[in-house]
Amino acid sequence: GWRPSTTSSSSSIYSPGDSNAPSQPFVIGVSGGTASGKTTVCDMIIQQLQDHRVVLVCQDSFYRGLTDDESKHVSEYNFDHPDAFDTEQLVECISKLKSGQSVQVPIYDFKKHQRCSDQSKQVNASDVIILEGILVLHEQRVRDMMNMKIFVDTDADVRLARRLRRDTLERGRNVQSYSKFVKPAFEDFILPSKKYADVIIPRGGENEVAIDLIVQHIRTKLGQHNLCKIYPTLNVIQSTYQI
Ligand code: UZR
Ligand code: MG
Repeated sequence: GWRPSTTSSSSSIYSPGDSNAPSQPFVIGVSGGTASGKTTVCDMIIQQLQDHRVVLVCQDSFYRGLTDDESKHVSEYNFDHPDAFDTEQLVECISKLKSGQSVQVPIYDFKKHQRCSDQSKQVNASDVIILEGILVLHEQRVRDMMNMKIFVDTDADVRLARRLRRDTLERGRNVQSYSKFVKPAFEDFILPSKKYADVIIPRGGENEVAIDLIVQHIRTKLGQHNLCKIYPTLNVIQSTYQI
């Protein structure tokens, strides 16, 4: 039961195993090659979970800005290598969200290959955290924070076609980088991380059955573990303190 804590204000008011203790948010990792439909899959999950608090964190936001020297040789820079991301900062961000704190997520400019240093996006703690990106399943520390790992598996030709269109229209990139960096990095780092996935979605966002099954699973988990209690409504807070 609950007792007022007089010794330390930072110690937990819950004893271990207390069923009233708030659970951690449900963290979902969504990986897959470039232009596989990761963002679409995440959007569909969020759409179907409108009665829960869901936040999306993109690994892209944690791209390191290029140094002056790297900027001079952009065509030599490998944006698809794990080192292109500040994984330390990503881990810190997800840990904070898991512990119920809100975070400031950097904003990355794909055309300038720089962070918008004067801006950031506040992400508030939630019941469900979706972490999306090409290499979110690559590092064990990141995987270990996830409750569910998804790999979006879309045909390489389909991805290339989409990628070429998007790259030229939205990201101001050229085609050469695809065969030089994007495809090799897919084979070296992204595809090998598929084995860590709990669920593999063929055809990405077109696969409504897979999305439905995933959403059902999340709903079951949210119900089972009382995850919604993390950010309790006033009623729940009161009943928690009445024990
Ligand atoms: P998604 N990327 C850029 O085009 N510009 C940048 O400044 C940073 C990254 C690309 C990157 C990668 N590759 O394949 C892709 N290149 O963004 C990942 N070249 O994003 O998962 O949305 O495709
Ligand atoms: Mg994307």
